[in-house]
Amino acid sequence: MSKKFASEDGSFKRQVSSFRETISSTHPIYKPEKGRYWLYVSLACPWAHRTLITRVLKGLTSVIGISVVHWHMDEKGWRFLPYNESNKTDGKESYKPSAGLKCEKDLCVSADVDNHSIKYGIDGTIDHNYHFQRISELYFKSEPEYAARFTVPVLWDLKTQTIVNNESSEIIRIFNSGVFNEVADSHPDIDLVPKELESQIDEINSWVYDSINNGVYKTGFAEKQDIYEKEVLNVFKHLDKVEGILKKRYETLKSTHSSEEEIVKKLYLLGDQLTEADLRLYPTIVRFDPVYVQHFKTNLNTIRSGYPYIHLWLRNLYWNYEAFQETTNFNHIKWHYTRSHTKINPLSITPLGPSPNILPL
Ligand SMILES: N[C@@H](CCC(=O)N[C@@H](CS)C(=O)NCC(=O)O)C(=O)O
Repeated sequence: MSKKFASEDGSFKRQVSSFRETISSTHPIYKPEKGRYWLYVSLACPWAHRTLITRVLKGLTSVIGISVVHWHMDEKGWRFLPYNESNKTDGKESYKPSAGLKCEKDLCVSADVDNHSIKYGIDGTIDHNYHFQRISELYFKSEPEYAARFTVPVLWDLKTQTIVNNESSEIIRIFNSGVFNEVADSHPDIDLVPKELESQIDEINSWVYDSINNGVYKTGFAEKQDIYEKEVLNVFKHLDKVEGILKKRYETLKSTHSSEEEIVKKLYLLGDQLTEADLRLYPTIVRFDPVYVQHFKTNLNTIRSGYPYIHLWLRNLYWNYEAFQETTNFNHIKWHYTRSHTKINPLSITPLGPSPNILPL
């Protein structure tokens, strides 16, 4: 990773997002409408991953289309697959997460995949709306003077041709708010931020963000030994805290339920329902063993061998919810980190393990 991600003291600083509008029936510009908004994502990016999960959970897959960038990020940022007549699609096609792999028993190897591979639906998609080559072109179309980083996710308005919002924590609140209920595929009764839990969700989110979601990045991009050590210890201190919360939840459930299966299906951070707190933790935990342990050197332990309750919670979400499993693409996750951050991994060799990427429930 180039120097630009680190500040003078060798620590990693994440930039503040620039587009912060919302969508609502009372908003002067951005009103809820089917087919009006589009989500630009990377399947590797944990922040974009939150928005993909929420889009599925809230029944918005036919309301808000998506385009997926190539998993490899180069010095100019994220790019789409090049458009041509043969890959012209409407963005509604299914995306095959395991394509591009040759698997024997549990072990899968990347088949003919390199940084320049352009297999449609495997490496990414075209930009369905403008056939742009880069995410940066969207930023300039929306704001010709834009001078910050070209990040995903981007929530785009096809009507005004502008970015509505590029901050994932706000995009998921927009999706959850119910503004699209009238036009949603189904009417999911799931509310990820119920009023009575909102302050607890915000409290968990704030330390999970700082010490876990962003904590792994601060560890991996640290450019000095003492900063790395401080950050990695902080990540594990907070994983211990999550483990404690889930252990307590598990024990409470055990006193009222006899079946292990029922307990696992109710194992969440807050009460016995899925909330935004779970959803925001998941993208980091699902990437932890496959990538962060070796690539970001968060290797004091693994989730699978050191955190039995987090491990159970993770596998419940992955194996019992389509929204989590279908949006988790281990290929993009592994290929992106190991082949884009050439300062961390100069030879761009992607480790094969762990195998499997996630264990059965
Ligand atoms: N605050 C943003 C952060 C998004 C973010 O940092 N995305 C990364 C990928 S995981 C990105 O696009 N980075 C491109 C770059 O920094 O050039 C959010 O949560 O939406």
